[in-house]
Amino acid sequence: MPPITLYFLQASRSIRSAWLLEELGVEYGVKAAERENQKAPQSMKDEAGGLGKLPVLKDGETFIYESGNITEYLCDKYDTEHRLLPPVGDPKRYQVLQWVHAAEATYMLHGLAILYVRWNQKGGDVAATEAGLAVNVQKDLDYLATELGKSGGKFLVGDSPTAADVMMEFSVDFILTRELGTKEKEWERVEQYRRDCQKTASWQKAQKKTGYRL
Ligand SMILES: N[C@@H](CCC(=O)N[C@@H](CS)C(=O)NCC(=O)O)C(=O)O
Repeated sequence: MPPITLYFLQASRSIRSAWLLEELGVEYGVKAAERENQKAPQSMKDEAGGLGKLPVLKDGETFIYESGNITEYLCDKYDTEHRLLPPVGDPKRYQVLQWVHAAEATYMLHGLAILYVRWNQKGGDVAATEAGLAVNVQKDLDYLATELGKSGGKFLVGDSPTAADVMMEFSVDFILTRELGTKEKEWERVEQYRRDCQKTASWQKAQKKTGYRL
């Protein structure tokens, strides 16, 4: 078993860490689990620790939590040529990190707000709540389309994937696939971006190795 283990929950953000490990060419083992009643199995939560949320990375004896933090950790340790995350002080680093953070703190936040309404709002006008919340998601996708237009390549920062894409691909796929505030709307540039991410050899390898599906 290689020293790195990825605790991988199906239909989850765990694909981010698998994609990154493949991009970096780092060997890793996978402990994958299916969801049980939508949740991660208790045995996996107990073994991986932390908040009981996945992905979790174990490198040697160290556990790393939060997909964004796992991304920064893996880049700091294994991306010695700064292909995926430019070095400290380089302005491009902060362009990449903008998306690493936005993937969770903006895109997932706004998408999940809608999913949680669908799951939890018992009374009142669910459609009206969802329509109100959709404004945020739509602005987010407009901005993403504009920024992709300026990138000069297929990906967020140029023509090859960076840590920005590793984090953003799942957020985009999650929002578009579950139609979280996107019904009857289209963002062709964003759709193309999702296809380009998922067509990379590294994403395909990660998908195959983990059996990932959304
Ligand atoms: N901000 C965390 C979120 C982790 C998270 O919420 N993971 C979800 C799956 S995407 C999870 O483990 N859900 C299973 C559960 O709650 O039992 C990250 O980026 O890693």
